[in-house]
Amino acid sequence: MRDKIIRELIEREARRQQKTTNLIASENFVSEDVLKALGSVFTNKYAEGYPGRRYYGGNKIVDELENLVKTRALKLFIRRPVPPAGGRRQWSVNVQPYSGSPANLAVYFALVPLGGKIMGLSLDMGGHLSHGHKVSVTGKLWKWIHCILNPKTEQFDYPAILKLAKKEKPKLIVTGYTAYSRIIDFKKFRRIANACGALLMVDMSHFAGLVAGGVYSSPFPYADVVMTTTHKTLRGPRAALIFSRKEYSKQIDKTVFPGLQGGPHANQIAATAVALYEVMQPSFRRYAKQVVKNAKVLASELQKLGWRIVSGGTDTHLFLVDTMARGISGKQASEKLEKAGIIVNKNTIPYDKRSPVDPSGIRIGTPAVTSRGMKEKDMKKLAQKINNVLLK
Ligand code: DSN
Repeated sequence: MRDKIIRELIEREARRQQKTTNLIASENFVSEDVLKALGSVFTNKYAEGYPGRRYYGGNKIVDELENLVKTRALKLFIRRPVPPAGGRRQWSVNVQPYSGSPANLAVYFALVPLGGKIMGLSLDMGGHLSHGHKVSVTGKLWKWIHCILNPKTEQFDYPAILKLAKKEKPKLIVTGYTAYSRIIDFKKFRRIANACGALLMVDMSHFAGLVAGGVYSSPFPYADVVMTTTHKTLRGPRAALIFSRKEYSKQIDKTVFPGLQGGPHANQIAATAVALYEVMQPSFRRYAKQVVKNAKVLASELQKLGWRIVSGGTDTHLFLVDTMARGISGKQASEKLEKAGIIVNKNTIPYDKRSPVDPSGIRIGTPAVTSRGMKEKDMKKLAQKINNVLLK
């Protein structure tokens, strides 16, 4: 690379990634092949439109690429017939969203009139900015009803959510999270959606890789729309996919392009294709299983060392530690750990009384360390190290 400054920044970042222990639940390490596709000549191509319907010439190969990714994505996630009519053909997928937030915006825009009601989990309870936070455009354009977590169990309070949904009658219910360590009961959310006449959307960005790896229940039998980013547990490039039942897909496609986006990033789509190929290999199932095993061991070892884990543990790739229970704020904890080469993020815990800039906890996730080959015995050592650093 002739640009020495950027070359050096890339090298420094690579060294930083190699030398630190990455426990950020939403990050991962992609393969060389994913990087190659991302840095391929597909970056040179404009392809506004969809396969067979482009606004630029020279798109035969991009059409092939986009159709291939769609086939792979549908094959990967929709293995069994989906009720009521059954079959993969009942679902469609849009592979053009640049990332998760624009994908969520596209779904809301396609399905809910501006100002209409949407139900979701707020950011401070473990949701996402794009699930209606007041500083996000999603929070400004629609009226959000936020789901309730039981303050004791720190898990979804399904009867209370049902009651609220019946009262508020949202048009769309969004379920999914960035900081919730339990498996969502999609069947219950479907019943809640049916009881108030809402559509059900699942944002599986965090756990898509676990669904693909068979260690998290599939939302497809219950949802109308399922979206995911591709760079977390799926271990792909930064991008997103929107799966929808056929009756909603035309509207969603029109909203992604030309409604919200211009030309799709064909290099990103090529890298997604490579990631999906990798997820389809038997080794990925072993990876997904290990991610969850590692998170469970790390959480329980920390518990043994006296740390309070939100909701008492984890079924997934992540969990929250209530560091404030031992007098250490989330900011202090994440800074101390970073100095010791362990990278986490500070995070609010349910019903947090502190602010997101210095909340009561930290979020810990195992997808990246598992990609690096860590197993249960490493988690035990890591728990000890985290404990020592935090108590120093
Ligand atoms: N901000 C991401 C996370 O860390 O979970 C989600 O987009």
